[in-house]
Amino acid sequence: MPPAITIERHILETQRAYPGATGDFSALLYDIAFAAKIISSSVNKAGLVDIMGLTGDENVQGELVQKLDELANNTIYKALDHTGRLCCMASEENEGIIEIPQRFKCGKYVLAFDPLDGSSNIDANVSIGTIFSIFHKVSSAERGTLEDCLQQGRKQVAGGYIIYGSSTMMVYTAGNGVHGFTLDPSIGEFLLSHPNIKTPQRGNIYSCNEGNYAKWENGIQKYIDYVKTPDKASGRPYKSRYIGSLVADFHRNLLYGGIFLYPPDKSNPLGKLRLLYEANPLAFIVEQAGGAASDGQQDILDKTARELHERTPLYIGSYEDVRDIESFLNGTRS
Ligand code: P6P
Repeated sequence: MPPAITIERHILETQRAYPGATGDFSALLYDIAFAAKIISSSVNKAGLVDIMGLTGDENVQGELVQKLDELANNTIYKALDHTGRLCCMASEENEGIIEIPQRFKCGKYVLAFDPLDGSSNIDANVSIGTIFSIFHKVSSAERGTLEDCLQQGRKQVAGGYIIYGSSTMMVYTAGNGVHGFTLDPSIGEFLLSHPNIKTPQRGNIYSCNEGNYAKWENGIQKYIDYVKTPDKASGRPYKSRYIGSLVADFHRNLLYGGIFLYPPDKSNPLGKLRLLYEANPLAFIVEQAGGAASDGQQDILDKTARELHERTPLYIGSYEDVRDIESFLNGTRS
């Protein structure tokens, strides 16, 4: 039985490949894992403790009870604001950038995150997740600025997510492959369970909210019709799997192969999902795993956000399936 490899050991061993590393980046990843453990503990108690609404009451610890997504947001902020590793943060829960308090040292990294994506599903005990993206500080300003957050996706130094499901897993890439760690709650450690994840070049699962079919452009409708048309030689029809929780749908397709689609429609001309802290980190992961991520016209990682909460169409998963969608959208296939 090989020894269990904790996420801390894995991060430190990866750091050894960079002789000039100061350890800040490794410590930042570990800080995120620490925050994830706290969030996991709260999420897993959601059905037991009334933490679904801001009740204003005090819970057994004498703390003000918060909604889960606010709790997750505050947990990440408090775990990272004082460490001296970040110059600023950006969160799905905050309109503007989150500055590092003046009393704390300003670091050289930027953290953009969705603290708890899919939290509306928690009542039904559906898996939800935290998604994060890390950039280097690039501005010449003394503290972090909006410029430091609005960088091209390919500039990310790390992207990852934590999925709070049947078990809690942290999956991340720092540009050297994709690695998954499963939380062992009995010892409070994330242990390496999925080293060097690779996604199949072609899958047989498609994930989308087909309730929006009538609102989609013709190319997407034709693609959905295509994957549903029986053709044994090309493994069609694909299986329809849609949880309605991005991290859960993405994680399943990453491991099994397949394609997740959130197209634009008449009510969401840029789609629903966010570029900076949803599409970008998942795109980094999927490309490192051998897949692809596109907005239909270009790779997600080639885009540069113009504002923190910019939305983007998202087609992400197995490489050949993503390229198929692009061909239906640009008219080379019908
Ligand atoms: P729809 C959850 O609300 C979320 O932001 C993602 O996690 C998920 O992929 C998407 O929205 C689901 O959206 O419109 O299908 O309910």
